[in-house]
This record gives sequence, structure tokens and C-alpha cells, in this order.
Amino acid sequence: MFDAFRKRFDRTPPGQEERVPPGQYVTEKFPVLQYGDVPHYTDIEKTWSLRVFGEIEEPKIFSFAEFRALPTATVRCDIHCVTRWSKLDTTWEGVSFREFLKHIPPIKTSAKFVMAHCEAGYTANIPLDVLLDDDVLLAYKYEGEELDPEHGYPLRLLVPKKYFWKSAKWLRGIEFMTQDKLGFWERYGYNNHADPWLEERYAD
Ligand SMILES: Nc1nc2c(c(=O)[nH]1)N[C@H]1C(S)=C(S)[C@@H](COP(=O)(O)O)O[C@H]1N2
Ligand SMILES: [Mo]
Repeated sequence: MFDAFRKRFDRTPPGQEERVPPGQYVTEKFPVLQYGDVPHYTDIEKTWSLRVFGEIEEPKIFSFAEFRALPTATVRCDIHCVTRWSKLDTTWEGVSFREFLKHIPPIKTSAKFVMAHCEAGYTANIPLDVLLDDDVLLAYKYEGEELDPEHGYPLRLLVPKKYFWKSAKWLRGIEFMTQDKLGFWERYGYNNHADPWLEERYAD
């Protein structure tokens, strides 16, 4: 069943097979996936903020303008959704998570895990050390353009090394935690580690 599907839709460029994790097919489209509705903002300065809290010396809230004033970085990466599509060579721009840490009060040494909090209660949990990779962004541009509302405007997480559900759209809060807690899909049976190369799709 899946093999037939794969044969029909696989658009893996010749010679690029080793970039595609097991059980994935390549798409040139950019599928839209989320639980619930796409948020639309009218006055972004008044209706959006990013709250940083938890295991940090002092909580901090960024307005849209404050966040956009932070130094930017560009990441080119492949993305892999647990529903089996992968997209090669996507380009994102935003603030690297590592850089972001320089612009918030010091996080406590007890901070080991992060919860991404999004509009409508969506959450995704990620170990702090995973977020310290160079390719992790708080992203607001895709292929040089502002994110589309469906893809997370005005801000999403980008964690290319994990299945794409960890790349939380419509980000509103970053919580530093001492202990791991399960996020939205993780509570519904997805694998907490979510490494596409190890096919960590579902919890055992
Ligand atoms: N806030 C929020 N972020 C989310 C989701 C969601 O339901 N809500 N779905 C995740 C899943 S399962 C995937 S595959 C990607 C899809 O991102 P895209 O719609 O930009 O392709 O967003 C992730 N981020
Ligand atoms: Mo997904």
C-alpha cells in the first residue's frame, strides 16, 4: 500500500536518496498540517508577544518589534513530517535559538528541557541541548518571505533534526523546565525523541 503511494509521489532528485530518511517520500509541495484553526492577527504589535519563562533568572516578554530587532540567521535544511512527506532544501530566516539566549536573562543551570507554547494551546517539548544546535531557529521567514499564516506567522520554531511536529507554529511562549513534560502530539502517542533517521514516530 505505502510502496505504491511512494512510487507515485516520490520526487527524490537523482543522487539525493541518502538525504531521505527511512519511510519518507519527497514532495515539492509545502503541505499544511495542524490541529485546529490558523490564527490571524489584526494589529500584530497589540495582539502578539513572546513570553519567556520558567527556569530563568527573570521572565521576559518580547513585543513583535523587540523580537524583530534581534540579530538574524539563515538556515537551509530538509524537513521531515511524521506523516511521511519530506521536503528538501528549504530556506528559513529568523533568530537562532543559541543567539536568542544571549538576549534574555540568564537561564538557570537547572533548565534542561523546553516547552514551546503556541496559540490555541498547542505545545511541543524539546530537550534544551537539541535546541542549541546551529540549525535551530525561531523562524519568521520562509524562502525570503514573511511566513504565511498557515505556516506559522509571525513566528515558529524550526528544529530540522526532529520530525516536523516539534517545529511549533504560532509560537507565543518558551518555557524552560527542569524536567521533561510531554507536549501535544507526544501525549497522543508520538515518540518523545522524534528522530526521523531512527524512525522514532510513535511511542512504544
Ligand atoms: N501550533 C502548531 N504548530 C504545529 C502543529 C500544530 O498543530 N499546531 N503541527 C505540527 C506538525 S504535525 C507539522 S508536520 C508541522 C507542519 O508545518 P507546516 O504546516 O508549515 O508544513 O507543524 C507543526 N507545528
Ligand atoms: Mo506532522
